Amino acid sequence: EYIKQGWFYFSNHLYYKSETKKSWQESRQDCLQRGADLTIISSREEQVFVRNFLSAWIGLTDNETEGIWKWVDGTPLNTSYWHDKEPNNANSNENCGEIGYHGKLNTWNDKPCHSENYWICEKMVM
Ligand code: 2F8
Ligand code: CA
Repeated sequence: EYIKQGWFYFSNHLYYKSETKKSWQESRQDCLQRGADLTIISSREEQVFVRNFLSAWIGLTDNETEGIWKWVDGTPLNTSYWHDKEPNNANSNENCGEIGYHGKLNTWNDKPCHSENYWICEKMVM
């Protein structure tokens, strides 16, 4: 089966890990230009797969309403993998989600959307 260069296959989806760092919004733009979006983590298995690429922006934000976290496709957060004491909205300025921080596996953190991070795009296999 065909896999585009730089993309990793998992369970009917392709994942792309960036090699540079950008803000959350610019990262999302990059994904959209690739016919994808920031990754949405919707199962334990996917969480375990995606954590291979950390740390990186994922498609999670509470930009619309503080404290109400949503995926970029508009779906609310069901199962979450926040690190202990996260999301903490440090300095009232953390509205974007990343997977992995401080070298910790398998956890999410909220951080300032304008800060630069690697990012993970996801798209369905046609
Ligand atoms: O200790 C958790 C805390 O660590 C950092 O702030 C000191 C993170 N900030 C950035 O990554 C910019 C916080 O998001 C995190 O909650
Ligand atoms: Ca935080």
